[in-house]
Amino acid sequence: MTSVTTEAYEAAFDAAVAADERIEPRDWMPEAYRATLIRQMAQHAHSEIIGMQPEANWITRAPSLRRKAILMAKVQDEAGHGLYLYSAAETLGVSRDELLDKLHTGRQKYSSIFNYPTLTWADVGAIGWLVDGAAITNQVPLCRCSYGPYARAMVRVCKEESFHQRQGYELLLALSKGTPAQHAMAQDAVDRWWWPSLMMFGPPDDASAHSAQSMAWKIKRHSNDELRQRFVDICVPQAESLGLSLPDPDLRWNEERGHHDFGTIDWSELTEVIKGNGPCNEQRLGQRRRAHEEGAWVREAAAAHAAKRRTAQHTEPREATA
Ligand code: BYC
Repeated sequence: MTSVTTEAYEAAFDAAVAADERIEPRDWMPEAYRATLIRQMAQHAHSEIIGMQPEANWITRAPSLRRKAILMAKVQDEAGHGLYLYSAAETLGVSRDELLDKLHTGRQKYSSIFNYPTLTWADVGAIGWLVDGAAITNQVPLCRCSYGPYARAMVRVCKEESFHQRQGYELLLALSKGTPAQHAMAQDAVDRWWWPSLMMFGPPDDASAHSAQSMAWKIKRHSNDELRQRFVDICVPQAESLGLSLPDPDLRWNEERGHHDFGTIDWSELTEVIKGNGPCNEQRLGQRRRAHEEGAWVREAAAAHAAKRRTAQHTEPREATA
């Protein structure tokens, strides 16, 4: 391709982004745009499937059949989200195998939040309320992402996430209004999950390497700090309705800003968890690698079945015999 043609393609891409049009898989796109999307979408897909682990930990110990059925459905939804996202990432020219290999060898990341343990049943509620709540806050704007397949995948993911958030809230409400021991269990879970949930939005804006470029490309529509603030403002009244407190003595309404002020986040904790030194990093990745190895026969069987069907399609159907 001559540079004149490249310039014309670039101009068309920039104009499409400026006009809020969607970039589709067959459209020309800058290589850095493609690489950024692959990085973010892969990380997102990996988070969905690793995120199944802390909650699946409680399926066998759910306190009632109703709670067990709800939790199983939620964990299955997350597997589904992983599949939509891997499929969407494949439209950028990478294979799912390649992405999974990068996850398993530590070359791609997944959300820091899933490296914390689920110690009690109330953690299932706290994950639903806070972790899914943070995920929705982050992902609703991604429904308007400039890359078509990612934006469309997000529409369905967000619908399901909002159901997940409601189930977490309802679970915590039941515990909060229950016995003093149940109330204490709910409070303890919120105390442990609050700060890691705020870290889900990524480093502060002045330390966010990718935000400016991703926002210029309209992959991200808001900065990490804007979304974090939005999440805090949403959670404060919800915590009040739940009858639970948020573990931050500096949390208070700021009339002038029209937002809640909140305490300083321990960024060294996020850095350590991202580097692999969180409480459960090794366990999560180990379990993921094991599940992949143990599932090898399923992938082989599916591939053999697909190959057989392909051959059958190229063979004339046999005449029916009496
Ligand atoms: N954890 O320049 P920045 C869910 C990395 S789960 C780990 O701000 P960016 C759910 C970042 O990747 C929610 N790593 O980056 C599932 C970058 O590293 P690299 C998952 C983090 O991309 C089951 C570096 O730090 N959601 O939905 O502009 C049950 C610098 O950061 C984290 C998504 O993935 C972190 N918390 O912004 C329940 C949403 N934060 O790649 C719920 C899509 C930052 O340069 N992703 N890093 O090595 C995003 O929106 C963005 O990627 C982020 C980060 C806001 C996370």
